[in-house]
Amino acid sequence: MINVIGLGYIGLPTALMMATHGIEVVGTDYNEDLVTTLNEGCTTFKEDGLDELFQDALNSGIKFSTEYQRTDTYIISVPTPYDKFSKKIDPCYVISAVKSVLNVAPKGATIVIESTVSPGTMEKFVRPAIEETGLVIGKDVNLVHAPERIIPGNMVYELLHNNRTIGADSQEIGKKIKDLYSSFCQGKIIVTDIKTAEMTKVVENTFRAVNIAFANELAKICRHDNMDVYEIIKICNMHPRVNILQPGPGVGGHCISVDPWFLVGDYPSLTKVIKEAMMVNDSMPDFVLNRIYEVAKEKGIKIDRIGLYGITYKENVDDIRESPTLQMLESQRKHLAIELKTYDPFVNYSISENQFFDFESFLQEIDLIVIMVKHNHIKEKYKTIKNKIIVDCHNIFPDKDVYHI
Ligand code: SAJ
Repeated sequence: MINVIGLGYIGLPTALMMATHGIEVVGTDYNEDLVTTLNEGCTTFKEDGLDELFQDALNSGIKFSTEYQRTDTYIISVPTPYDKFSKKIDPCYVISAVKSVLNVAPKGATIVIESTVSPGTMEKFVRPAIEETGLVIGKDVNLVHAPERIIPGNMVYELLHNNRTIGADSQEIGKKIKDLYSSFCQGKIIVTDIKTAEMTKVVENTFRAVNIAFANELAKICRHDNMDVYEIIKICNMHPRVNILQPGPGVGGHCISVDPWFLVGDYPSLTKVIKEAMMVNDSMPDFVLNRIYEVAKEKGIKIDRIGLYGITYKENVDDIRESPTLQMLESQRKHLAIELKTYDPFVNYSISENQFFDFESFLQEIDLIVIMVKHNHIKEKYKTIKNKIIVDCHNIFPDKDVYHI
């Protein structure tokens, strides 16, 4: 039996996937409400294919509990927040989950940590937390780091098809966990050491962050001299060795906007490119805010007639963590400005002051709409907004008369 600890964005789909591939799974979370919701037969967030997977897993006998189980393999996927000032990771949830597991684990159990951690976290925090209980790693308990890699919006597909990395202290334990993931993962599974696994995960997200920053910087240069950044990127990308990403109103989510800071926090004098890139990405909500004011002024539109479409951190997900829209509203609050109106079809609870829950009412109250998130919903609604001034932050209406960032 596998006990998956932490039933959030990663733990839940992972537990479900294993359950639907012949493995006995108990999912544990200390959040009673969450466990109750799952036991009542409902999922806790929206994701393509998740509800179907959930039903299949229920039929396969998956169980959910607030209790840690006594078994030989644990998968921990709990959040790893970071300190906004020092930019260092806070491993408290990982440590606490490991300690709870140790209270019930039999001798020889393996603890797999899927949560993203900064390189060295296992060495500096997790191993000492285990050792202080008197247990010997490699004998009484085994430690593995198998960082998750799935992208919100396409998680179910990527769980099945992405390649994976397993970091272990020995080939034997690495192989055991590789076999476990092979039950459902059709990608290649590489076994390496723990520190390398930690580093690869953070480097992957840093690569993407730096490349998004490059696109964002190009957008700023092009705005300054009135050039079409999308046309330029399109042409450059026809070069066989160039593949520029897309500029946007900022970078959100709990991964790309966070993980690279772990490296900056740990290696401040060695991370010049990464730090600048992160600062470029972080500057985008303010850059777009200025752009909105510029367009509103040109068109004579009052601030209270401007609406931000999209609150989530990216398209077609309901996750709002570190979202560019929320970063923008936060910046407005700092300047004591009236908050812009907002609407998001994926957010049906109150998160900002002037938020609408009905698309039609939102449209009635605004003359300028800013496409902050390219949900499919808005792509299909061009007809309903074409009489508005549109600031399209994602170039989803390339042939229409709209403003860009
Ligand atoms: N974004 C841009 N321009 C782009 C691509 C993305 O501005 O060209 C923005 C998005 O709008 C969003 C942010 O970047 O605000 C991040 O979105 P994303 O789709 O690039 O990535 P995440 O954060 O949803 O998921 C990433 C993935 N990592 C990589 O692609 C290297 C995923 O595979 C990881 O599992 C996930 O982080 C994680 O959990 O670490």
